[in-house]
Amino acid sequence: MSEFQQKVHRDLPPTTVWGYNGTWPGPTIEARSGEPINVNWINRLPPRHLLPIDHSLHGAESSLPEVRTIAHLHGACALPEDDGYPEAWFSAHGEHGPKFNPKPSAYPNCQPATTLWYHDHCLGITRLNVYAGLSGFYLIRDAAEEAFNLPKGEFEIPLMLQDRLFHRDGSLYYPKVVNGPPPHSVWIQEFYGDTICVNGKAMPYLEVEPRRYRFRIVNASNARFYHLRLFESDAAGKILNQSPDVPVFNQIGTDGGLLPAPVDLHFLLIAPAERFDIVIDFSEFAGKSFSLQNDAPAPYTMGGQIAAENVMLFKVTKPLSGKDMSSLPETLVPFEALDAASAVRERMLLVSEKERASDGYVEIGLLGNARWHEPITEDPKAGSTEIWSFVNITGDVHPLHIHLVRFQVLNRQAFDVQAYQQTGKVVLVGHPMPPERNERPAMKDTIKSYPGYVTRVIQRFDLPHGTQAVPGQEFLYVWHCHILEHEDNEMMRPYKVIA
Ligand SMILES: [Cu+2]
Repeated sequence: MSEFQQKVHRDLPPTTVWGYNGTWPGPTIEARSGEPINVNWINRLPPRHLLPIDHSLHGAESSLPEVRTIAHLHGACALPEDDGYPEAWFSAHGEHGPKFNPKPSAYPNCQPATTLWYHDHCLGITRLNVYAGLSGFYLIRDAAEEAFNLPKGEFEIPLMLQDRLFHRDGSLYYPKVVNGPPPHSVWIQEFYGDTICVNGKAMPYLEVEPRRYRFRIVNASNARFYHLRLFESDAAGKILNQSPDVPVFNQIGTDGGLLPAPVDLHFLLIAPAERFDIVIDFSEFAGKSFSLQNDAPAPYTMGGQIAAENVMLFKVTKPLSGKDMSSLPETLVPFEALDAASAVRERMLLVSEKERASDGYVEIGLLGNARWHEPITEDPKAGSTEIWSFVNITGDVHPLHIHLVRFQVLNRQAFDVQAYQQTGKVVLVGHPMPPERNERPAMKDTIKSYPGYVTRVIQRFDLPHGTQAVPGQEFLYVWHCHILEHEDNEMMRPYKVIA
């Protein structure tokens, strides 16, 4: 991890960013399922942070070194000491947090082919470290995936979406609250930028051949949701018409790996940290251009902040370099549904915010109505199956992520929020709604928890393959909201798996 300058746009002076191995995003790591690898994360960042720290947030006290990092491999099944626990941070000069592990991180890769991503996870400053540039792709491959004739090589392209604000001199801008009230006079509730960067380039274009491409998309933005559609445009990206005659998105995979069958979509709705593995067939569109446009309100779904529209441009202008031998299979990998009846318990987990009484300003977010430092309340047995039901009484959608596991969405069901606020009881309304077509059957690690709904996920808390554990041994992980401003301000909780 180091600080360097990167050219983000033709018309912008170079931007000082942070990255891994001198690039933002960091290098794409490719691993094979069943073959462990170690990654040695080395901090060579300067002593001063690029962005404004709020020392009143938990874990960001002014007594600590300003620049601290800890990499987390999002979606990986790894032991706690290799998982990038938020208190396992370390500085460039040998200072470190209480959970620090001096050894390289061991990633067992004991999971099927999928799109993972790594990013910083340091307590209290994750939003700033990721915003500065600390994120990258990590792909796991396996024989099942390779048996399909999917587009590969130069026709398989990871796309990391991140919104940013830039000063005229090219430097990154991350706002702080002006004359903010105590206790948080710097922290902002959510960050929204007016410029979408894809793989560290502002509103880029990609020249493609008239053939199939596979795109591995991650929303690595701090808070922004994307609702993406393709529109036919001119070569400069100006939208020509709203014609439905545009390439469709064939979604083949999600957070946890390939779907049982491709799902054809005309839009993609991507919450922070979710991954969409898609195939787009440009073969019928030679000579045309398509603008990838976002129209998701920010915050999602209530709006009120900048809605950045231009994501990137596809220009089908490259000549065909050879016959497209790839195909889109009708079926992919089998889906093993977890039966709700196999769950040993259902946990009702409150997703809430604390507002200041005087003006309703949101001061913190909470999960399970508890702060980060309060005793652990979620303690599943290793190998057991549980249903976690997220009861969202806030006005926003929160993308919730559980470390270690891949879960399945069961359903969403409305509840009476007013009744909850008066009595503390969850009064369900109507029938459960089935998940979206691309949410089930699928393996997920991040799920949209909608306001006024109970969102139910089911998962088995398996430790990494071959873990030697004595009965009663505890394995410490976290679950949290992936809006990074929320995560940094109490919307994260430790949990433990008990052998
Ligand atoms: Cu949140």
